[in-house]
Amino acid sequence: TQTSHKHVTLLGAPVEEGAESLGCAMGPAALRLAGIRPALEKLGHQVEDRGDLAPENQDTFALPGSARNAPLIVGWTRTLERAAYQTLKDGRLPIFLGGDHSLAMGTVAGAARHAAEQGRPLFVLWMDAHADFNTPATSPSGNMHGMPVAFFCGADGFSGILPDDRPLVAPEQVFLCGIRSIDPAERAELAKAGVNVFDMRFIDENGIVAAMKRVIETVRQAGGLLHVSFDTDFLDPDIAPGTGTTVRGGGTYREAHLVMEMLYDSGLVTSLDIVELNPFLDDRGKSAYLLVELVSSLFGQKIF
Ligand code: B3U
Ligand code: MN
Ligand code: MN
Repeated sequence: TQTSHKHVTLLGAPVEEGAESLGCAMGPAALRLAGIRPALEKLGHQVEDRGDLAPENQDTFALPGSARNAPLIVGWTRTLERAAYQTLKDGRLPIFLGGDHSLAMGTVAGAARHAAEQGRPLFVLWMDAHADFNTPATSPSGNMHGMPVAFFCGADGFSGILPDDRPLVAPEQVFLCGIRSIDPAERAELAKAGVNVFDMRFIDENGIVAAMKRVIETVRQAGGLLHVSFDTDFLDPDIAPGTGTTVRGGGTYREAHLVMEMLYDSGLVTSLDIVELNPFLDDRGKSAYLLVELVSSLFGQKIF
């Protein structure tokens, strides 16, 4: 069944200043070297690579509280918001090659603007060891890769980054999956907001299929669009060591492929981030190659 060939746009977002340790800026290059483009072309998709984007200059921007490198991250957010919006408006499926996870402040915001224009709800599937629900007021590290979900759910502390009337994502339309590390203040805010959380306990007890079925059914019934934001540290560190904040007990090889296959079959995914690959910490391209394999499964690679 090859009726669903996509027009895919690759966009490199070599941002690394949202993370504690540097190296994610090499992520886009590593994903290209691991063959992301030919992998998609082999599956019949039409692929354009727009190369690496550059952040808007926002040197004078200030954010109160603890938010390291905020001016630079805000510059990236504005660039990526426009890139995501425009690519989707052109009828294409953007894949953002990260880059640390702060890039999703922009990509999700752009996807939300596009969805609002279409009159359709945007859902976000966040595959991650972390909830990324800190704010400049709660963050223990000040690292902005720990904040994007709070940002696009409309938490306080981010005003002025995008116009105040920007479309936000309702917390009930966000699904966190694979979570196994949350900070105390972050946990309280997350519970208050009402984000859907499939933590590792849920996955252990019910299986990843149960989580994915709920996500897919919810999006389908709402007639929604689905943005998938895939943090390398969702995966178990044994299979994906090339990322800065590994947490043991992560998604297995089989679980990760199954998630991607189910998402492909659903036909619901309209935009994608691949983030937090740090090639400097990787083991001979192991994590980069695995991420490309997973993207293949998400775009129709079949066992049989
Ligand atoms: N929650 C911690 C750690 C963290 C979040 N995201 C990553 N690490 N990659 C923080 O700094 O906000
Ligand atoms: Mn993350
Ligand atoms: Mn993470």
